[in-house]
Amino acid sequence: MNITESLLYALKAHGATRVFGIPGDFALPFFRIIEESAILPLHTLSHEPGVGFAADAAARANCALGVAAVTYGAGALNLVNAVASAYAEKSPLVVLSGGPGHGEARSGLLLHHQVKTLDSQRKIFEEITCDQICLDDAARAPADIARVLASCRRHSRPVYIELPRDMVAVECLPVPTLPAPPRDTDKLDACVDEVLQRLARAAAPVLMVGVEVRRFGLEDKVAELARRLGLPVVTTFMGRGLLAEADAPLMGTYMGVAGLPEVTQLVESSDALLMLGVIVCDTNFAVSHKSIDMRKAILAFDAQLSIGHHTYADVGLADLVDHLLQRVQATDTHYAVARQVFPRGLVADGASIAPHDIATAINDLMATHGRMPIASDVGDCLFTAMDIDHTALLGPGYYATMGFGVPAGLGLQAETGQRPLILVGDGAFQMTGWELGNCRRYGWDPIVLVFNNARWEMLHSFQPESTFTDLDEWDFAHMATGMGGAGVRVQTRAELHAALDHAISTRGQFQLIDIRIPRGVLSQALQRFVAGVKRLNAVE
Ligand code: TPW
Ligand code: MG
Repeated sequence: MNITESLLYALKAHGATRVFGIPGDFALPFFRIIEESAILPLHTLSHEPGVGFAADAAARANCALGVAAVTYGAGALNLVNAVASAYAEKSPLVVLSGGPGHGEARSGLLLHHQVKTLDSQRKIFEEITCDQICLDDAARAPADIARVLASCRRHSRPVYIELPRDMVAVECLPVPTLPAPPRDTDKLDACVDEVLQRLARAAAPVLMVGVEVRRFGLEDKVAELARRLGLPVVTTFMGRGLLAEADAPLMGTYMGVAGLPEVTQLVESSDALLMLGVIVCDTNFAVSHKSIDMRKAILAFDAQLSIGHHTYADVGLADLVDHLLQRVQATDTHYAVARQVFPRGLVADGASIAPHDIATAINDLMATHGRMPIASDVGDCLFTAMDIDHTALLGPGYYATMGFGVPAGLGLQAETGQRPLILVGDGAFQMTGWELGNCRRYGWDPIVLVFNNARWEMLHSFQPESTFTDLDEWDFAHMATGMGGAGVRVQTRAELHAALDHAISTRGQFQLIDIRIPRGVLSQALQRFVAGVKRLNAVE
């Protein structure tokens, strides 16, 4: 077995199912081994940001490692933003980069793709990954790979693996399986005691779930815990889509002033807010008049449990949830959840289309044809998704990078085999929409809804006096044909209804619906968000 094969088997053992990539000369040798060994299938895309987002989405969908393979320099550095996004949003993405061989590194010449020093790339990735390794020693490689992949899973953050091009075919032992780190059951008992005491004393406890719950594959367990504790459950904005399939007392999504008032009220008046796997960030929390009193909150995140003023270190979320489940019996006190009512029954008339109509149409569609997983970009489409009935959702709700939606939808379909809905703004489509051109080769057929308002509308709503946020009207429907899909432009609610009906019943080709939305027409959630942020800024 050679180093590359050993690495691929280890990735597979950690749940990776495929590799997304773009080769270059530093990467050709290891791409050859990926293809010829057939240990994991390889999907090449068009631009490295797409590779990163697709691999990240595969990781998110599968709760296991995603793999992005690129060449040294121009390839790897094109991946930086996608990896940063995965780092911030806790996705276990493995970056495999080709690198210069030993002899080349000492030639004294500058190599093409070299930036400052041969190490510049690794240093850049140090900042956006939780562990790094250059596989320049075949004897050490198995232990190094084992460590790096274990870090990736444990922290649920990206890692960086560099493969010098003269090392890829060197003989190497298989990667050992590392034993699970021991559990400190005394500490877990102490944590659980304290959490349960706090909840028992509280008048209005609430459970808030965040992305780590999904990253560590804990949705069913957390839903069971919520049922046993009889707690109302909310997700964060970033965690939207969590527990969609579970039978949990799910109230909705907490978004401060941008959210539904009853959810905001529930969370902000709670005297014991139990936050499991929640990224405590401004988009989730700062858009509020009354910030959450962290002294009354219990936060489990990043292998730490903070209760009021003190913190337990090295408490993994999975261990904590398991221990809680061992200790909590089913309760009789069930929380009567006022479930969010989602808009239904699109009026298919000649009126122009608002984002709210798109949510309504999607709810109608899913009620008839079953739920579909969604990949969304940032922009008003992500806010519109808050009006769509609970379903699996991948979106950049925290780091908020544009360009995620389309490639994430491809990663989602590759990984789950389910046909996804992709929600994307015209501005974001201009960035990475072209990856749709790869659907035909791989048999992917997402339904792509372009929220086309000929503007960076979200930016415009914060600074309406500027004109640079206006975009041209691009004819995305025509472009779809050229990329191997089918496209249609819709301007009225009747046309939207008909186009969705056609799209859902047509398989085998991606179906793009270019939805013309008049400039300035926002979803209700984005309206609340913009108004809330402006009010808060005015007070400061
Ligand atoms: C990679 C900044 C946040 S929202 C937005 C920009 C430019 C406008 C999005 O326009 P789009 O959607 O897609 O047409 P909509 O509904 O607002 O009209 N570059 C990156 N990421 C971000 N977040 C920005 C810039 C931004
Ligand atoms: Mg737009």
